[in-house]
Parts: sequence; C-alpha cells; structure tokens
Amino acid sequence: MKLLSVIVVLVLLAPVLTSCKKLVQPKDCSDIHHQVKTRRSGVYTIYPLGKTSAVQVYCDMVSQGGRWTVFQRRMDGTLNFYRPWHQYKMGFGRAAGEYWLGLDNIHQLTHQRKSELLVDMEDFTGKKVFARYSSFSVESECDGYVLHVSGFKNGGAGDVMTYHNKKKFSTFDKDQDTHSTDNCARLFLGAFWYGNCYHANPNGVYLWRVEKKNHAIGAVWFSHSLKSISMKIRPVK
Ligand SMILES: [Ca+2]
Repeated sequence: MKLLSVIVVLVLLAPVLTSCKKLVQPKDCSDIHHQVKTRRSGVYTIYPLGKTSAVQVYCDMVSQGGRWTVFQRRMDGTLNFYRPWHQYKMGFGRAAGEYWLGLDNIHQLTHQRKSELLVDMEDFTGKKVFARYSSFSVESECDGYVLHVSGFKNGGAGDVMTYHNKKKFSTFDKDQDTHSTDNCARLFLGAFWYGNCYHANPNGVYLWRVEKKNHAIGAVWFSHSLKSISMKIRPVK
C-alpha cells in the first residue's frame, strides 16, 4: 500500500520533475554561445523550428563579437549555386564547406527574433571587407520571402543590400524579380532578392579570379568578384 502511494506521488510529480530536466535545444548560434561562452567557430546543430528541425550550420564565434549563424557561404567554388526554387527553400550544401541554409530556416530565425546581418568577404587580391546591417528579416514563402534590410554600417564593402530591400526572392524557375521582360536569375546565373536586376549576386557563378569581362554572372558584390563570402545573422541584444 505504501509503495502504491509512493508510485502515485511520483506519477503526479512527473511533469514537474521532467520539466526541470528538459533539453534546451539551441535555435541558433547565439543560443549555443549562451549555453557555453567558450564555444569556438565551427559546425553545430541548431533547431530553428523546434525539436524535429535539426540542421547543421557554421557558427562564427569570432567576427565582431561572434554568435553569428551563417546562412550563406562561398569559399572554394566546389558547390554549384545555380539551383531551383525548392533547393533555395530547403537549403543545400554542407555546413563545413559551401552551403545555403534555406529560406524557410532564414525566415524562421529572423521572424522569431529581431536580427542583424553581417556580410564578410574577401576578393582575389586578398583584401577583406565587410558590410553590416542593424536590421534584417525575411518574410514567409507565402509572401515571396520578401527581404527587409536596413541600418547599413560600412566595413569597406559598400552598401549593396539597400537596393535589394523589399524585393522578393527569385530563382531560375521562379521569377519574382521586378524586371518586367526578363528573368534575372537566368540572366545572371544565380538566385537572390533580385530587382531589375542586382547590386550583389553572391549566389552567382564562382569566378576563381578577378574577372573584368564576365563578372556579371559571377559571385560579386557590385562588380567585385569574391574569393569568399559569408552572410550571417544574430539576434539583436
Ligand atoms: Ca522578371
């Protein structure tokens, strides 16, 4: 009888006991940093949509205070970025190398928490610059993944993203750009928040060198071909 009472009490207490032990799953790299402050830059698993949404990302724990969740990364030209809508929606590549995190994840991360954007880049002469924006968010697929970006801070790269503000996302098989007669993704072999058409084309063709002639189809910031670029977000404190 006594044993039965103990079992009953334990069963009744179960929600309380287990709630204290529940796993805290990080939504982004900022959460990972918050859990253990000494975490280094590298590949981690985050859960932007809750416990069934595990996805691997590269966390930049160094640049400008760290805590950055990288959503786009080019570094060696090993991955093809000329891909259809579905892949830009879901993401592709590997977090240890070149990848795109996926528009649904980017939407979730920037929808839940007010976020800022940092774009680090290096050209083929070894020059490193950045552009930073104090506000960055992406709407849902139903709204065309419309980009909202503002609060530019120059780190030598210049402001290209303001041109892309309030534009929808486009891929070669889904034209949502503002070019009335053509498809910017097809013209410039990329996928981005194109207008008519772009100031930056970071998902364009990897060019391997300083390119004077064919830079328009390339992974460029203005007309500057990029050896590496990483676009990353973190919640505003
Ligand atoms: Ca068009």
